[in-house]
Amino acid sequence: SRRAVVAAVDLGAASGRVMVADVSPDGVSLAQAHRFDNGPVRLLDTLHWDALRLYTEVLAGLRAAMARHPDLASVGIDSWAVDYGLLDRDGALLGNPVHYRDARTDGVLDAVVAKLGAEWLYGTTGLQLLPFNTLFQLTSAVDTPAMAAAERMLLIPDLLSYWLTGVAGTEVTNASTTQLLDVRTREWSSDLIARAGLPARLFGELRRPGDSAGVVREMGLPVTAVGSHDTACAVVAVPAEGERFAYVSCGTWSLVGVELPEPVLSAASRAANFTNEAGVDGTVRYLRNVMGLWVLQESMRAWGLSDAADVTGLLTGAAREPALGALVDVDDPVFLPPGDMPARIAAACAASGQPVPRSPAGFTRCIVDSLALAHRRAVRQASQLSGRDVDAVHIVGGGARNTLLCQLTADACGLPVVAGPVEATALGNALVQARALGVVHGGLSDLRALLRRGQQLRSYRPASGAEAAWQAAETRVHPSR
Ligand code: LRH
Repeated sequence: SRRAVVAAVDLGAASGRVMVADVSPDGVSLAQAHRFDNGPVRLLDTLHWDALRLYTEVLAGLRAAMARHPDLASVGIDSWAVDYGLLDRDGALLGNPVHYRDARTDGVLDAVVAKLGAEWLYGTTGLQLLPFNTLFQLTSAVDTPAMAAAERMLLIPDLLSYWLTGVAGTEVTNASTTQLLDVRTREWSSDLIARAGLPARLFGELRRPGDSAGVVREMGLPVTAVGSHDTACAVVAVPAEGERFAYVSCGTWSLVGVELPEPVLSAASRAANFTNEAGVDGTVRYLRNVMGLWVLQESMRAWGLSDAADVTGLLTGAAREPALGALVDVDDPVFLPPGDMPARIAAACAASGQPVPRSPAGFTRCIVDSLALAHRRAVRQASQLSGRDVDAVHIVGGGARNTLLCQLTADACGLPVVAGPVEATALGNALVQARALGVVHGGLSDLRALLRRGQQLRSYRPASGAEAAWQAAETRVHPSR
């Protein structure tokens, strides 16, 4: 058939959406069926996700999509990475999934690295060390009653898919973020699982993007495995021509890197904490996690601000503040947990002898400048460590709307920035489904060519003569480099 209407469920840490995409060889059009907020729920000392509410919202979105498009052919589900639910032998959920920003993993990374060795871990998994990788979350929970009863671990999109269909599966792009896959074979590393002391029974057979993943029981709608890791979908929808591009998938996190055919496992790559995550079509997403708009979102929460108008107001104010005043290393783990973000930024500025911002606009400028600087550093390192030349930086996701961040990223990188699409993740999700349905054909470059028809992209030229100031800024924040 020449056309298909598919639903893309995309769950982010701050919000979820059910989108409907009409895909044909002439292009994709996207409409929102349902959108809802997401966030942590603290129960006593532990931060959770409200998994049943997410399920309810997804179902509500699918019902709305079906009502408007009775010809809906398929649905694909993606979400943020690393988090999971444990199921017992009857398939019942053993406790609410824990949020990756929870403190239960404090110190676990160091203990596991001391036991297994950082070189061996990197050589086996190719993954960056982040305290919340599933490996560390599972290790922190290894002696719990839930773990004793657990028969299966399902990552968030697979858990929702299981509840919709009754079929349990594990999709590989998201599985690659657990730090439990072998980077070469893209199968579970039974060696690592054994050495980490985790029960092998938790890790089920893997499915690939495009595989069939059951049928939504309530409405007879087929589920197609996509890149169930949101970043894998977002990278599919980077509207680049050729391969000489870097991307910033910019939302709660900025995922900054390049797309490669093979992993980079060098000592320098490990030292720079770059990751080799599994992309669609066997590609490698060679990138680093940059703390992202989380720093601004969490500051806004402290200021009692939340909506789009508030963001616009802050950014307008920030644009009038002096450039490259106070700068922080946004990737400092001190900024990872929820809590008073402006206080942490102020403390970091004071500790490094810089003026402490005095207004929300001042803090916002500090955050956006610091984020642009982190983008520069990650883009350059990705290019150097992989040997991939980069001619342009693509910013996709919600951050593509942030004109100040886009311009400063262009200036900082000394490269043109192409911003958009904002809904890259949903578009990548939909394209993988449409290809599995036989509506569109080819590899990622074909899907990207199709996507470029009709997307509103915005280009930013780097300001000339900006390099010296950004170079100096980098030396200030990272004196050792
Ligand atoms: C972005 C993302 C990212 C992960 C993080 C936990 O939403 O999936 O790729 O590192 O969430």
